[in-house]
Amino acid sequence: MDAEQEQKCVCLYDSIKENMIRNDWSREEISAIYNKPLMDLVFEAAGIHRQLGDPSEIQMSTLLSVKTGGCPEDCSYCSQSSRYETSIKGTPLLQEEEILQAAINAKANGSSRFCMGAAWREVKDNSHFDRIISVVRKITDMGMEVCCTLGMLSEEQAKKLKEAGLHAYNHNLDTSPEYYDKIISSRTYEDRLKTIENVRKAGIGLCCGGIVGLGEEQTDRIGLLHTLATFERHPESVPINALVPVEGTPMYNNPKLPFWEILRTIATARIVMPKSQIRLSAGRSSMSVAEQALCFLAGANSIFGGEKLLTAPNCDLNEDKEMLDLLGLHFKTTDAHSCACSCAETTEA
Ligand code: SAM
Ligand code: DTB
Ligand code: SF4
Repeated sequence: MDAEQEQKCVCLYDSIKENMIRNDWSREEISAIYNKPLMDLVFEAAGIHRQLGDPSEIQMSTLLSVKTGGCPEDCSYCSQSSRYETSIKGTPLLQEEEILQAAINAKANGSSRFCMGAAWREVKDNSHFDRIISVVRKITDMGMEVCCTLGMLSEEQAKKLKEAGLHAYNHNLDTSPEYYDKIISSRTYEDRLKTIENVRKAGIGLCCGGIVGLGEEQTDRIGLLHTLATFERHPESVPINALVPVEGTPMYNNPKLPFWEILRTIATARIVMPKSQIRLSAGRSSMSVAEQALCFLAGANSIFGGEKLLTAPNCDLNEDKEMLDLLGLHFKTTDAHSCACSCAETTEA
């Protein structure tokens, strides 16, 4: 950003940045927040949420698995890894028309964002990537925000996606740096950080979070939040996934994480990353309305809508609409945000 642009910037992010957005958190500080008495923690998170955003708005994204299964990685939670025998049937990359139709349906159902996931280790420079580029351009032209999660990405590939109009790239760190190699051995935390850097360099919004319920310790959840909250610029959105246990994967028999740990993770994320969108992601369908309400109170302000995540079932859209009505919440229609600084490209990924 040049000096002139900086002066013109009127966005909330930059004006509050000095006071409220910190990226020098210590693990001890985050741990102290996480371990507060639960009602104090939720109250503090709710206060920050109310100060910085419209707490009645919930952003909805729709997911589409554009290439399912057969992934060479060994992520021990994933239904799509070729290392495990799961019930997921692999499919090749969908045709352009199928993807565009799914985006049209998602928009008609109230989604402001369309997120395409591919079970790839990394993006390769071939006709499949060309197809992704083409649909990113067309769906962006439909007025939707487009997000992709395609695995590892080079700087050049990130630039191409940016040129096609990509709004955000999802690349999760999943857990703490220490616990990571207990979950995945086929790539490293450093590999993930490198892609995140490439996404940032290209000026694409960053969607980066993790999974709870992987058998990690509380300190690992704190470690994940610490990594995210000490990025030079916080991810614009932070998906918090609760493990969806998939038969055939090593994590299938993990004990279910108590809901209160998920709530603590969300509330702590809201406090340490006040302006990021906190997305209550996988695992929502096994939560009650009361539990989801507590998550929204504690600062979650985004969900995945629609009957399917990538391969796992999600929530019924009509039931979600009823829930929002009941709670006095509503879906956010657009994320249009126009100021001259770089946040115009990256706010609310
Ligand atoms: N292959 C790409 C990658 O790994 O980056 C993109 C797709 S991958 C399925 C997207 C994210 O979904 C993963 O990083 C993980 O955080 C989340 N995820 C996958 N399986 C899950 C499960 N069973 N439960 C909860 N989250 C899951
Ligand atoms: C994210 O953090 N969660 C979404 C999205 N990013 C791509 C994926 C959740 C996957 C849940 C398991 C499944 O559907 O296979
Ligand atoms: Fe592949 Fe992504 Fe699943 Fe890992 S999480 S096995 S990289 S699809």
